[in-house]
Amino acid sequence: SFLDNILQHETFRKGNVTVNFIKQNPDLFIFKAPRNRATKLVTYLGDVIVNGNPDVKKIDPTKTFVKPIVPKFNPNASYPEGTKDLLTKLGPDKFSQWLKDEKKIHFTDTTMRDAHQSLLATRMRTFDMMKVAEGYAKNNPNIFSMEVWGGATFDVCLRFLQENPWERLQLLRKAIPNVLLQMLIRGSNGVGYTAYPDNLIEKFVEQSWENGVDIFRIFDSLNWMKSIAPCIEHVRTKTQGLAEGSICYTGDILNPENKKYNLKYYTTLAKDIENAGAHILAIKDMAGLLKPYAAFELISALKQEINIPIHLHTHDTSSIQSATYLKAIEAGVDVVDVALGGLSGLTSQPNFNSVVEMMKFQDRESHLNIDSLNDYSNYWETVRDYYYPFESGLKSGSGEVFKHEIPGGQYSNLKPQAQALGLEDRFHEITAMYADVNMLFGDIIKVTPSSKVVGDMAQYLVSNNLTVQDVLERGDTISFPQSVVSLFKGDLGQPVGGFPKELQKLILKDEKPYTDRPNAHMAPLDFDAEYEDFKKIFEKDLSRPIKITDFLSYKLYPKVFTDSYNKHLKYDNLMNLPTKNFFYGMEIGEEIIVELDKGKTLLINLESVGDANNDGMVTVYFKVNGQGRSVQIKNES
Ligand code: 3PY
Ligand code: ZN
Repeated sequence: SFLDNILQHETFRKGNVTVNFIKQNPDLFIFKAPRNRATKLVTYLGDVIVNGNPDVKKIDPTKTFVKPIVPKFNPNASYPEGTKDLLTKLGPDKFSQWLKDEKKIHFTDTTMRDAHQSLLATRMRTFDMMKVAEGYAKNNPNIFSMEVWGGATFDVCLRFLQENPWERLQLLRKAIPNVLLQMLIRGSNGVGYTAYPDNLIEKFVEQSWENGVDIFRIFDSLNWMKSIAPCIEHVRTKTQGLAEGSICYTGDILNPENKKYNLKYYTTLAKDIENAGAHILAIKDMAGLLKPYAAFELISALKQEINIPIHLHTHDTSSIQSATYLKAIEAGVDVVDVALGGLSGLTSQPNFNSVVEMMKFQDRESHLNIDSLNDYSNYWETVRDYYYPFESGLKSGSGEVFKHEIPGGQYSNLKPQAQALGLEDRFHEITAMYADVNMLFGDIIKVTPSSKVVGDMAQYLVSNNLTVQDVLERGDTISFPQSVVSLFKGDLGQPVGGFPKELQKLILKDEKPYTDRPNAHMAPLDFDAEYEDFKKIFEKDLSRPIKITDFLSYKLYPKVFTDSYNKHLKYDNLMNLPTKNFFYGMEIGEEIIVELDKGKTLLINLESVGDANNDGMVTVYFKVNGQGRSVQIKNES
């Protein structure tokens, strides 16, 4: 602004200011940043108008959108106290005790993380979250926690949404200061698909806390304590947040033939997690396999065996998982994960609104504001429509999930993936093969990233017309997908009961597997030196200062971060662009308002789009705050 320009002016800072200061210094009137930003923004819009958003593969030209209704709230009212205030007051250990002593059933709202990860390929933008974040926290302060970060959201932000995941977290924290915010972290794999040096994960946990995470749901994709325990320790030593250690549930404890993943297996693992220092135990039923009566047995047994509260997570792929919640609540579970109606069901979590109704007039009722929850459900239902290209196409619940055991998020991705491979008509062959590959691998826990390996192998076998029998008979002649080799080498840790030895030899050929922690094979990061080098490369021209969190993004996803950095140089921050325009550009005559920063808005009007000239360049004409502005865009088609 003008004032900033004055304050930052060299003459002004030296104190040599006379009455003619403003007259003598015309550079005070050059507002570089905003002008620059406007140009970058219309360059982005021009790109999408001419070439489409590369992430949107199919467009329905007849599609119309309804404007979402943001439920009313008072921006001037203070926030009612919630669980975050209680955590601050009690500290994590006493908080854990408080939760255990609570009688009513508590709810975690997964709408802003797992729900859209599992239904819309993780594409939900910060823009749509921020419209309701403050109001939701003010209108519904009695929710236990909101899962808003981690899992796949981290890399999708950078890869496809042109957003900084850390900025999303900071904004949500600011808008939701009263309710606990929760993230999902994959143990030693962080928010990635492979193991990282321990001190990188430690720093990541510390920074996640600093930027707003309160509850860390920690799991390992093979249920390996050697990956879970260090992460619990990071939370305990580097934060005042809550470490929620998870058991990933697979199989069926009620099946007498199930010798591996039986009740004893889970209660032992739960005890190990408690002994490792977790404040809460999560049962992470990523595929929605925990049936109602099994839930009753499991929760009842765990209540006997451990002294920390229990938090249950499931996916409604089969469509019977609200019955599981009912039995779990009867058995004394402390918290359940639900998603607001408009983003619930199928591969997402059970319906928040309906589960609250289910508990009405019962002993463990939570007395939430159901009318408000319904308003927010309607908001998300309308917003969801803007993301239609990312819908999976699944239409109904599927009992087949108990056979193939595919996690919710992966199941909804598998259909578009099969399509992309030209295997659309063989979708059920792939899901059946997934089950076969799981047994071939020795019946492993399947959740990110181990589930991805099973999926890669299943698709590989189906597309090459191979069977599991072929692998066993002539595996020495097959060159397996890299992720499969890596799993069998030990890069994701050790599965329950070890790898099948014969198969491991067929897959690894001459490579030697290892059985200690993958992290033991990694040099710790030299933070000071590497961060300095990083700054030298990336501090050039980003219109915001480089931070340690950028360095962490880079260390987790070097290429994805670099690509996103370069796009930021070209387009700047696109977070405040309305979702319709981010994905689909603008129509001629359309007028939009984009808030660059608080109080700094751009009124953008698309006037016309020219024809491509001989060099394939198209001129797109806008009006920005009433002034004509055109950009030249290369037509890529
Ligand atoms: C993730 O790791 O992203 C998951 O949601 C696993 O269930
Ligand atoms: Zn999940």
